Amino acid sequence: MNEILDRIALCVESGKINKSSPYPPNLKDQDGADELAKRALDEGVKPDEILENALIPAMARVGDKFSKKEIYVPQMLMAAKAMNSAMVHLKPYFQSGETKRKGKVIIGTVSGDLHDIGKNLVAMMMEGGGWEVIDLGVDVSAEKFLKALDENPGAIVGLSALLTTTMENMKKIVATIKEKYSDSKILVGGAPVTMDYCIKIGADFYAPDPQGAVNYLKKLAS
Ligand code: B1M
Repeated sequence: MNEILDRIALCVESGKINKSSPYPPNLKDQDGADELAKRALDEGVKPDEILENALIPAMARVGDKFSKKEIYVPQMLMAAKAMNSAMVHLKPYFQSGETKRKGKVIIGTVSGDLHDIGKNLVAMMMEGGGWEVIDLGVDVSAEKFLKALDENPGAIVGLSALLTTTMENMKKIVATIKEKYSDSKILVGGAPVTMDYCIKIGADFYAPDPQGAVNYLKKLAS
């Protein structure tokens, strides 16, 4: 069993999505995360084991390498895609409640802002980390975040902003959420955002990258 989990982890870490994907060249014509995850489930490996012993550690290594600038956005996107192709097979088990998630995160790019590549990476890393992610997309207003919180009480909120102009909207969204849900936990991120800004606007945590976001969630859960 360890062998198939190691192979899934290798595929995720190196961005090997499926058999037909040509990247990376050294794994050409071999099964990717897609086929291997399906095969592991068919062979009776539990979805939790695939998540905990293959996908999570692989994505954690990807996140660490990205933080240390050993890999860049294209490799991280390929890894995220490979992880997603495995997650497709695992999702029905999580959705059926057979596998317990660690908690819920509501994530979105703040109003006025259409950048979503970084937010999507963060969301995928969170899913890979065992969290249920409710992705509200881009240009998300304070009202939409509040509605999602009303429907998912206690969920952690993640806000992404890529523009200096929309950072101001992030501030307003944090204030609106905290006014109604003072106990809520709000994580903020995005290229122009800093820890100083996070403190200034009353958010709870700033993560510079997806791994930092997942580490924060891990800390909250423990
Ligand atoms: Co725009 N854009 N863009 N853009 N764009 C930037 C951000 C900019 C820095 C380019 C520049 O001028 N050098 C600049 C912002 C300047 C500023 O405000 N200081 C800019 C501008 C000005 C604009 C427009 C205004 C341009 C115009 O129309 N005149 C316009 C705004 C549209 C809008 O949002 N209303 C615009 C539009 C676009 C595109 C639509 C063309 C496209 C977005 C496509 C998409 O996202 N689907 C785009 C792109 C691609 C960029 C750049 C080139 C790349 C952004 C990106 O995806 N980076 C960007 C310049 C740059 O960054 N080099 C730029 C890769 C991504 C993985 O990184 O998003 O930072 P990032 O996410 C990181 C971290 O920040 C963190 O984790 C991720 C992975 O490490 N992170 C979080 C992100 N969210 C997080 C949340 C967390 C935790 C961590 O917790 C919840």
